[in-house]
Amino acid sequence: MIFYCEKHLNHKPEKEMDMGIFVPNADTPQRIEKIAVELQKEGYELHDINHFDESVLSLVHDRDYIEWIKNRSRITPPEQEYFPEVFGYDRLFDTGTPITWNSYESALYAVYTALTSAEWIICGNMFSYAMCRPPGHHASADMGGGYCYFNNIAIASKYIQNKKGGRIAILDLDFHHGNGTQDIFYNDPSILYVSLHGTPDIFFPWIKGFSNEVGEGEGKEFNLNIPLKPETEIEEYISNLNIGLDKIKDYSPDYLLVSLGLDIVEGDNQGGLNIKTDDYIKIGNKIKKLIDDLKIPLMIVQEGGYSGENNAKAVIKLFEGMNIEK
Ligand code: SP5
Ligand code: ZN
Repeated sequence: MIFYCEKHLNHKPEKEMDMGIFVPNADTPQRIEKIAVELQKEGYELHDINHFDESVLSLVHDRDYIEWIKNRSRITPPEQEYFPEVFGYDRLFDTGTPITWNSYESALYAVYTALTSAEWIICGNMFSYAMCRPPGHHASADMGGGYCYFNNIAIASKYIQNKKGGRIAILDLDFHHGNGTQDIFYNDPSILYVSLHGTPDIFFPWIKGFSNEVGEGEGKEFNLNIPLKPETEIEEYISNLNIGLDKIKDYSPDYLLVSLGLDIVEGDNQGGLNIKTDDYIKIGNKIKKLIDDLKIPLMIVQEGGYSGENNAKAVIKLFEGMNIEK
């Protein structure tokens, strides 16, 4: 089942600062809208989301941080955008994640979209796709960044465990390392985090995503980073994906959650790999085989991907590769 919420349309950051100058913000509503339109043309149905209590944010985020985002949204006049001025004081780690008057609400409904998807799989269904926007995987307990305010997939993971228990594997396929998700579960052996991403030597978020980050304390060995060279193509990508999937197979989780960033596609304006949209059939095949072998449900959460057109093509090919029914 595919879940979509139109509240993301109200979140329209106009600019971001890149290398000291303002450029158009890449997190456009169009990114998701194009996927929605094309999926429906293909015969897939989109489903509306359920509402939850705002307190679900506390499953992952610090109260101070939640209040700061909420208040910042409330006091920022329409037509204006708030950018962090003092790093370490403000709660945003980059200059790509401005706060507008309804960023809080849109981010909250992205969380509700992920939770509606989570509900669907814990009720005994085998597949859901949460069309979240804004994305989430760069947000940690007390810090936003990389277009992310609240960590949709991390909150969904906690929600699933609170309701049903069990162990979860998160496979992060976004071009960027999911520093937020990694941080949140770094000491937690009940959640395995596996990420393939452009090497942080060169690419955002720079601070995290190296292969020597393997988890800490009880969480040691339950974090696997697989950094990739610029312009990596599908063959090499798949051999690295196999390493990640083997790790997940050995872990034998009760649920597989995928952070689906489509910014690994060649030409993405935030990316740096050379994956073709047709290659998603192969990626889909691999994931499908894993969940069939393990007999576990799959939940996909949308993260990055900055060409609406390629996003739609990639998702359709991925679903084809996974044999998702319409
Ligand atoms: C969810 C997600 O994919 N967030 C990624 C945010 C990445 N922003 C990086 C900004 C700095 C790099 N600028 C390169 C732009 C070249 N056109
Ligand atoms: Zn990304």
